[in-house]
Amino acid sequence: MNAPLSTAAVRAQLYTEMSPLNLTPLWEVLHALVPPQPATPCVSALWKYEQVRPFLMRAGEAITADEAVRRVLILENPALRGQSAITQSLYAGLQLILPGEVAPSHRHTQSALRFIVEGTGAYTAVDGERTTMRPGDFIITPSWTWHDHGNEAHGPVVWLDGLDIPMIRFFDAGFAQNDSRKSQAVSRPEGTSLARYGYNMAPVRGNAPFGATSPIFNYPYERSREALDRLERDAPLDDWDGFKLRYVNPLTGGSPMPTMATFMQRLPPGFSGNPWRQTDGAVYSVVEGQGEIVIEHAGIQSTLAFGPRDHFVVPSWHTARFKSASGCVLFSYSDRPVHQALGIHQEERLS
Ligand code: 1HN
Repeated sequence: MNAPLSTAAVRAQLYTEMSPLNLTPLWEVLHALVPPQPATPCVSALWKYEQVRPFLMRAGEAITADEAVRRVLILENPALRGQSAITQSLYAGLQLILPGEVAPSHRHTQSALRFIVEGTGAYTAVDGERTTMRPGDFIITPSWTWHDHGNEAHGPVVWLDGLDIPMIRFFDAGFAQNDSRKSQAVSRPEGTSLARYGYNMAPVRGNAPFGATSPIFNYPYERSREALDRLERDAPLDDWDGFKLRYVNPLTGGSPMPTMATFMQRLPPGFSGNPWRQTDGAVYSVVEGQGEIVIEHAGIQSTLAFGPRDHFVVPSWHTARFKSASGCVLFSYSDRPVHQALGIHQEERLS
């Protein structure tokens, strides 16, 4: 007579024999599936511009914008290498366009934002209108709109691309097309969108031209900076964020894109903020000044010291706080609108 199998052996045999039918016992994975709090595989990370820039310029020598279609170095989360992702839902990259180059027209269902990091005078064209890029401008490419970029200025222009690529991939909902033309035809003078939608006014008739996406496609730095300046002078300081504003779709009051929220904040000199955590992982681009972000997760603390044009990522539910001795200005984006639409957004402000 065979000895009775141990409980463990009975289970192991059960799992082995069901596996060919693609069956898996939930009870072995349940805790990982519904963790007591977010358990992101992402880690925090910092990209110093002085280290990245030489590689961007080498890329400029190694491949043309035309050949590359988009000459971009992807900022990959160190824990998600090979996935073209900076968080589980978001993509980030630094794009270079040299004088005389054109990044050819195409469109895709992924939404994109551009945040201008270095250089003036390149343009991006969206749906028949061009806008000139200046450092600190926040520019939108709505889902499924034709877009091309060009540089008619004298120096290199670099910007941060933020896209919802991993999110669209998750939903298997991505489509893309190349245009028959390299540069799209311009059908409206530069500044028309801003005049129509950028002055707390809106056209009397007509629908939102880009559906759920903002009809303003360049939010100029000059104006964002002025708002922060005034708040710094006149408004109470927030102990977590300093002076922080979110960009809005003027037709809805919601985020500029359905999948991504964008923010700009000013930390005044001597700022030492309180810690917070939130479910939306966020990507930051440093516009002006220096500072530090102290990030704590699972008992491990790291301090990222940043300066102008550096980029960093704060993953979901990592506790973070800012310090800035000399003051700074930060742009950031996250997938918050999706969390909010699903009713799963959480934020804690700690002291
Ligand atoms: C894209 O279309 C751009 O238009 C930049 O500049 C980055 C990354 C993946 C897919 C499409 C652009 C991109 C992209």
